[in-house]
Amino acid sequence: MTFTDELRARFEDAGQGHVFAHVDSLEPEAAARFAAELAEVDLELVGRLAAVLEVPDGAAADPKLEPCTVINGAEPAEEEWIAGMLSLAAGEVGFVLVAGGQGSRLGFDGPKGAFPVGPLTDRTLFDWHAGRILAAGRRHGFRPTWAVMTSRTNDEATRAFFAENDHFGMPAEDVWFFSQDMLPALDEDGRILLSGPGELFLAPNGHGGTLQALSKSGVLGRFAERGVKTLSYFQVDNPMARPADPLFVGHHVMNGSEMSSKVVPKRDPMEKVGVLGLVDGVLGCIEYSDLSEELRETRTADGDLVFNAGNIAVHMIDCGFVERLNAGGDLDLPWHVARKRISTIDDAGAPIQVDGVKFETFVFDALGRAKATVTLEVDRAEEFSPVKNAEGADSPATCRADLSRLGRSIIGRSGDTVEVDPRAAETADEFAERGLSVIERAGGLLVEPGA
Ligand code: UD2
Repeated sequence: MTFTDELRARFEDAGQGHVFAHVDSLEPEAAARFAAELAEVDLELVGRLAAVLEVPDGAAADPKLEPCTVINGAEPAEEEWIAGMLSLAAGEVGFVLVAGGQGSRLGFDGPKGAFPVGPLTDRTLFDWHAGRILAAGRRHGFRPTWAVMTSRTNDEATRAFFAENDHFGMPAEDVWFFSQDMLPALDEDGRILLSGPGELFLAPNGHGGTLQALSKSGVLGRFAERGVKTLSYFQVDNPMARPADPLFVGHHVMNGSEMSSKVVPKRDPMEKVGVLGLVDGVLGCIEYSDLSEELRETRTADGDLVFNAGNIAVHMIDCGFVERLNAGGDLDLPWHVARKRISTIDDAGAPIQVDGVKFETFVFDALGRAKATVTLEVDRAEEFSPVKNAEGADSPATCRADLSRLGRSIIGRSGDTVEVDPRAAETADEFAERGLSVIERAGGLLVEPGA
């Protein structure tokens, strides 16, 4: 029997028996698939998520918000540079890209990393990241390992895209894929929502899920076997992220930090990035919407915003710290709720839309658990231009323009559209040192490795 008495009893005892309402209409194959899906649901966790909904919004007391200490990355720090280069050269840094999100704001059908953002070529987000990692291996003389986090919604397509593109020049055995968990969305009464008669409505559990998935998937252990001690964490949407920055690695290592973050000064008070700051004395990320207009606009005597440490979601995270976070078998990061219209079915099985809730944990909530942290300010023009929206700010158009501007500063020319393959050079100094040439291509200037 597909839906065993034991399975039914578990859901009924948890007040979720309605998930079986339509199973009589299912073909045997669909029924087996649904039973397997249900068997995987952690009902104890679902109970805890439902309890989160019972706490009214705004019930918590207003936390005290203060800016955090930020190290200026433009200050000379030779010792840190050397420490970072030595750590990279020793192969102690492993790379973790988070690409499990759904990219719905961009309206792109496919893994977000397959989105083309080369100012001249169709170079995709994944290619930019791979290029930077490969170049780091060449520059510092080590064999990089890259773990890409997917979710069930895009895992297969992501692996296929990497295979089609020959892993962007990386040896296939050095690129690992692992998936984050999915969680059922609930209605406002805490009932599990179905997306069809034999299907749960599932959503990825947030980028905090990376910390759990690294451990559960065995990837953390495989990194340890390769001698990796610290993970360089970055997001798929920002092709300017520098995953192997010796300065950042050096500050992290020399400060004995367990989790470090890069920030950029906010473009303006209204920019929709979270800011790193102290929440009741504990380091965390204050989301744009949680900062009152008054705090958002407050400036120092120098005219800088007081809450200015814009989180670009680039972190160094110690493997030992990830292990410790997972030690109890439960990550225990706070749950954030996202209220959305969700396509589900009514009691008769007809499609309807209802107000529902998705649950996520956020990686930056782990900052407060770290014994030591570093927050390093870097130059936005060199390191941050995410693709988030189809149009306007943080869109493909702004990202291409920023990549081209960076390319022009690397090759020291003005005016043209420029694309510098990250495998070739990341800075003007490296471009000059390597004696690379510039070729005219497709109405612009291109720099390729070995050219
Ligand atoms: C995030 C931060 C924001 C700022 C900004 C910088 C949050 C809530 N906000 O905004 O403070 O730092 O980034 O760019 O994080 N992802 C997964 N699995 C998931 C959810 C997301 O892998 O379950 C990945 C996703 O593929 C992407 C990244 O996490 O690479 C960011 O996710 P997002 O687009 O939801 O975050 P965003 O842009 O709201």
